[in-house]
Amino acid sequence: MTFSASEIRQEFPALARVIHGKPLAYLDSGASAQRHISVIEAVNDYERNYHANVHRGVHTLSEEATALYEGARARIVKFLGAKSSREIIFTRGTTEAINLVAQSYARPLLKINDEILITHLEHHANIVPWQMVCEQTGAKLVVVPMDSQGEIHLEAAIALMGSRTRMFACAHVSNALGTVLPIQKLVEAAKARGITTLIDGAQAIAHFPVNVQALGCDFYVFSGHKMFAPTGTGVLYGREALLESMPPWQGGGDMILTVSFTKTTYNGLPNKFEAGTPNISGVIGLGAAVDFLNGLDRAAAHAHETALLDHATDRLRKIPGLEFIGTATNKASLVSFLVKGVHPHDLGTVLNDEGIAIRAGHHCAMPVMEYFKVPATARASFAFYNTLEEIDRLGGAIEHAVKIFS
Ligand code: C6P
Repeated sequence: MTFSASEIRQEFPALARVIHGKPLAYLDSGASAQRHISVIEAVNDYERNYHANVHRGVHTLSEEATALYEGARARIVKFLGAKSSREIIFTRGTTEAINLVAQSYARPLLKINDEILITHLEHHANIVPWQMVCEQTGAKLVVVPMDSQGEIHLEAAIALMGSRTRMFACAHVSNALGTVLPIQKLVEAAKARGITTLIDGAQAIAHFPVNVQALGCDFYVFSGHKMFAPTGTGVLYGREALLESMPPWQGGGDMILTVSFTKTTYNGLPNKFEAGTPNISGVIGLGAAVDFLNGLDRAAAHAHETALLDHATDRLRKIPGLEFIGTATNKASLVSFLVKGVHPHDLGTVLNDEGIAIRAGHHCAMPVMEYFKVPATARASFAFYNTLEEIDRLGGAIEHAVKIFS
């Protein structure tokens, strides 16, 4: 297998767009990655030829749709190194997966003054569901501090893992800072203390292989749209024994075996957690994204992303008045920064005029912004389809913006 960014990007139709007369430089894959052609075609093929409801019909189309949908689940099992399809629940995304665990796993378990441990750099999706369950149960949210580089230290986390800690939930990679957390060690420390672990893999899954058994975590969650698959898809991996012990989250079709007005019995895993008609076409697209990633030399793709990150760091560092927010030693695929005299939103607008797409804002990580005492940052996030030339264009366009606003 060989890897070439300039070749692979031909397989992402949206990357051929011209914006304001300039070739699109899409540097916002952290928000949502572009769709690979095989994903678009798999969804198209399903919609044209196989659409029917799943798990319900005896007719050919329903059987075919079910086979495609369950085929995608089988792909995810292998992709994550899970033990069986009973451990893979399809959700609308990372957010829904965390809410499911908060409500179905944590809520029945938590007692007054129990603790849920998260870190300071979490996305709101890994803060608010825990706050909600704390309000419902009288449990407390405890936060592992972050240092000025945007790093989370194992010792700081261990210091807060006490006899009342029931759950440790943290990001694999920070979306606002790019920090890669020492997940393996954090999970080991939590496990050694009998604490259940959830890893938010939203910003990791597209960038490096994840093996949930090697990690040893109890739950691992991510969104399809950040790994080149459709929006409205996501995965909750959960250890079978835990998922088995959890009550259903939502009630409705497909999650039951029998219903009467006096008693309902629930379906087994994974259907117990997939009430209602699912996002069939999206999940089939997610399966196609897995095939695409499996066909890629992922080590080479990751090496290219590291080269992009290094080049961006070197190039942007040369811009007077530019300050990086998030300077962890181990970072993945994004740079977050401020430019003196230019508000991040204005910068985003000027860059858009140059055909360059970045994200400006708080990145749904307001506690991170509060820590660095900034309302927002500009963020350029990369995928393996980006090129060094695009980074050079970013550097030039920021310098242009500085001139406009000075
Ligand atoms: N971050 C970003 O631009 P959903 O919206 O459910 O697909 O993913 C939520 C989520 C959870 N955790 C992390 C670490 C994330 O990065 C995200 C989504 C996007 O950074 C949109 S705010």
